[in-house]
Amino acid sequence: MPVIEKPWVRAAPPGAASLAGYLVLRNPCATAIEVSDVESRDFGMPMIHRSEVVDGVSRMRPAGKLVVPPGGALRFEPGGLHLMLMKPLRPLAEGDQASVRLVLADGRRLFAVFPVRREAP
Ligand SMILES: [Cu+2]
Repeated sequence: MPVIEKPWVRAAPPGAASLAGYLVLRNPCATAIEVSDVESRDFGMPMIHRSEVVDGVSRMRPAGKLVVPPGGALRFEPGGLHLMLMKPLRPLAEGDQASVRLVLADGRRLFAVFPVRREAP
């Protein structure tokens, strides 16, 4: 079964419209997996984004197709792939925990508790 490791959400000022989430998705299985979506009871509109620098300006766009090969890992980290957790449904401050799950293309869901932190664990 694929596993979510080192999940965390970056703390943001109260009232922020979105929070960013990071993790490592590890696939120990013999077949590739594809991440198709993200769900959360703590956010009204969670999405998966990728940051990239174009002409010196950092932009974000939907991540597109995300495949993790057998034995591989996919890193969601600052400056790259990230969970864009929009419309928080409750206040989330440092020390709180958010519930997030990744949806795989085969219908499986991977759940993890994401602690809210100021810095990467
Ligand atoms: Cu984003």
